[in-house]
Amino acid sequence: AAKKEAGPFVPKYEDYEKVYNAVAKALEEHDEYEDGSYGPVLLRLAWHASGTYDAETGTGGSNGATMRFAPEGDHGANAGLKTARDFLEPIKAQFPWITYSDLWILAGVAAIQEMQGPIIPYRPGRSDRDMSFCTPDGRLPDASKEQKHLRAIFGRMGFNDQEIVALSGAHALGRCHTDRSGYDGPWTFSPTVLTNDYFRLLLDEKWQWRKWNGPKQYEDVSTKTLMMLPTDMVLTKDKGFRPWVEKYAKDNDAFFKDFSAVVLRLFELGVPFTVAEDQRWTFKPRVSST
Ligand code: DDH
Repeated sequence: AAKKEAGPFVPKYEDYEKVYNAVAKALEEHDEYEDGSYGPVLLRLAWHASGTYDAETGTGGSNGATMRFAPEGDHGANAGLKTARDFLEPIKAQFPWITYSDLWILAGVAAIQEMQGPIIPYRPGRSDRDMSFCTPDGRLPDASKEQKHLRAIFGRMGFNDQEIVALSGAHALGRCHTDRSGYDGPWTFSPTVLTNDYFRLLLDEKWQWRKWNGPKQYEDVSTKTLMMLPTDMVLTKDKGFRPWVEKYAKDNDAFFKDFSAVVLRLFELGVPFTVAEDQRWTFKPRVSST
């Protein structure tokens, strides 16, 4: 009788779920990181991998994981993201069948969910590409700029005003590091839990220019411990952006719903999926939200 041949390994939902759980577990275990959680920097990695997308030429985006290579990894905007890539190396070693590009995005999904954010549906299908696919510098936003720049950068990816504002709510998480971007400090009092506090603080606090030797940034007048970038403050000043800031400040559920939808799109930009849109998976968070 013919012996049944073992075909090539085709990973299934359960296999990706194992990777999700490994990222979630590593996030929980590595609380020695000075920021308390690797979650924010993992999300930033997934965003910077995706946010290079150019709709017109179809170049950039999370397919390829080209930030592994020097030209793109060394772009100023990507300073500090080696921390996130290195964090994921042991997981890549444990599950060698997953591509870096699928892993980085799955880690972004895990980061959001494990920081008590909304569920982000996911599908695999990204392949790793060589350094000839590195994107040119300058595709990610520059924090010193104004609305025209924001609309040019995010418009190039295909996002409108509402989506720009919803995406910016990610700044509830993490902080700026002087040795990475030059900016300094967190946006909110709970930088490892996703909430709509970024929008609430933008509207409720009084902000002034910080007097220091670093790049121009705002500080909150009352505690001087929080920060806003010039591009954050623009969201409250521009007529197209402000109504969305007001909406999300009032309504966390609306923020979560819109954030999930727009992050899903961001993470899928430029990826030639074979899995259909209605076949996306969701993974159960390990942490329970309170
Ligand atoms: Fe951001 N971001 N971001 N950001 N971002 C920084 C940190 C983090 C801008 C600039 C900076 C998004 C949009 C913008 C996160 C997520 C997202 C830092 C500080 C700068 C500067 C880096 C450092 O010093 O370590 C600008 C400008 C924009 C814009 O113009 C809209 C978006 C869309 C996201 C997203 O995830 C969807 C996260 C998380 C961090 C915190 C990282 C950390 O290590 O902590």
